[in-house]
Amino acid sequence: PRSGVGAGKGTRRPGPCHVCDSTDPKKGRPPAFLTDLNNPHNLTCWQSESYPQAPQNVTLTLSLGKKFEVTYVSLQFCSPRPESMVIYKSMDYGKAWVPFQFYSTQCRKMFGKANKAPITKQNEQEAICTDSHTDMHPLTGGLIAFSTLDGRPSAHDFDNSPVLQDWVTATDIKVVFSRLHTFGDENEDDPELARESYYYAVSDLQVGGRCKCNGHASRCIRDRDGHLVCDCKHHTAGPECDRCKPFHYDRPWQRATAREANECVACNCNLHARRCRFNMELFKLSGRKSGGVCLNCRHNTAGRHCHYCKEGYYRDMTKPITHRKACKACDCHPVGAAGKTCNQTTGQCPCKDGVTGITCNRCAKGYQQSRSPIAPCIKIPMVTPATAISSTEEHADCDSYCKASKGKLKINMKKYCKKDYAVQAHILKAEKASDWWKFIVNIISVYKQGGKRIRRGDQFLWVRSKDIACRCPKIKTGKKYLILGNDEDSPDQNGVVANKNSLVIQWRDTWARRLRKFQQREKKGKCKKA
Ligand SMILES: [Ca+2]
Repeated sequence: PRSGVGAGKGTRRPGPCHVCDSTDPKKGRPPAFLTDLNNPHNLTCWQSESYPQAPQNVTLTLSLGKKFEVTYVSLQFCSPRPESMVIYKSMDYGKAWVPFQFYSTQCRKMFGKANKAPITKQNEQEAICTDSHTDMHPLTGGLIAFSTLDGRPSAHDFDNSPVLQDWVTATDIKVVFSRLHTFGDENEDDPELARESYYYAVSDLQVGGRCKCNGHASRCIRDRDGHLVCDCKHHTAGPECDRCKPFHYDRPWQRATAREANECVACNCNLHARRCRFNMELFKLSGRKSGGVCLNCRHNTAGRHCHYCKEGYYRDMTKPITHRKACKACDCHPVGAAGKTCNQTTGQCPCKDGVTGITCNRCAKGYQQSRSPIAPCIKIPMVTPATAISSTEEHADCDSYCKASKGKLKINMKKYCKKDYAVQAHILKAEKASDWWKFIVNIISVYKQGGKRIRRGDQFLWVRSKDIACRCPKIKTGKKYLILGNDEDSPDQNGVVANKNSLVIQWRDTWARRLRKFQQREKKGKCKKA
């Protein structure tokens, strides 16, 4: 731009003018001259165009690159100081600007503000206007210095004044020169020459302050992208240490003060979670001590602090709660247990009647295994072995009902073929079940089976009470029998049924061979002929 050279030296009309030339270091007046280190013997000045008139203000902007707490802004002039000017600040990198300070010989006229209005506790965050530092003299070397906290009541208690903490915070500083001082000759006979000599020229712009780190850093550093950031301590994070770093959400973030570091505190998750969140309600309930809630507790733990075992698991007290295997699976028996959730501390599963063991995997004393998944263990009846069961139950017309034992004590191929099954069974226990007798028998051998599968081992033999009463068949506990019978549904759909037509004969060892023979003959198709 066209402009005068240097600053006037106390004279009204400075020396000869020439044109600035940014390509020639000797003739340039670049912005860098504002922030270089001034040498008193060789002052460098930035200079505006000549006679800038409103609304064309002259603006100087300094971007700080991050939030700073600004303590002062000062300008040293090569020209006379402006008649009116404003210092602005931005807290959002230049999107919005708010005034920091107004300067004018006519505060009311220029900015609608009273001159040197007092600052009270109620308006500490307001910019004031002053006519100090606005005198035309000195014509060069004049100074404007703005101290951000000067005259503000809470300045002595800055740590506890969020208003002032906010007031001094800035990412950018902007200085706007609004009106020139003139001698009034710019409208006289030779206005062109007069106007040439009026401009703003500044030798130095200083902004004093500290990196805003909310008390959680002692220095600012460049991050990987070259941005200025706080070197955060106290488990804080963010460019201004303005939040807690991940997993440190046990209490709310707070600015550090001279007395208190107010560091962020890690959530207590007993090493079972990597993430947590803050809950204000819990924080208040804890007496403002702890508000962290762990998220996604691992290793089968649960709870706010992953401090107990989740459903289906129990605490292994031999290991500390922080151990990866602090919680063990209940492993409740699918049949013996009434549920899958065990006692948190003992691991005891809820057992069905007659079932015992931590996982409900065996029958209690006085109970024995059954085949029913609903009642896997049944009470052992109080029947003494080898006692005739039918003795007390006489049936009036047994003779017409069945012919007890007669002709049923022998076996042959024909009888074998007529029956669906043939087994050797040891009668263990007997129990009355309404219209039935339920015997617990041990099936020793299976020689023949029909449509219903018969397994060896303990199971039920069902016989109608009426049949037992007439002694057809006659069964005693503790004895072994050869039983030949037909397939029939039992009351519980399990086990074997015998009735008055079945052959139930006390076992003799010689029969084993005979029955094997019958078995072989049957395989050859002998039964079909019969
Ligand atoms: Ca300079």
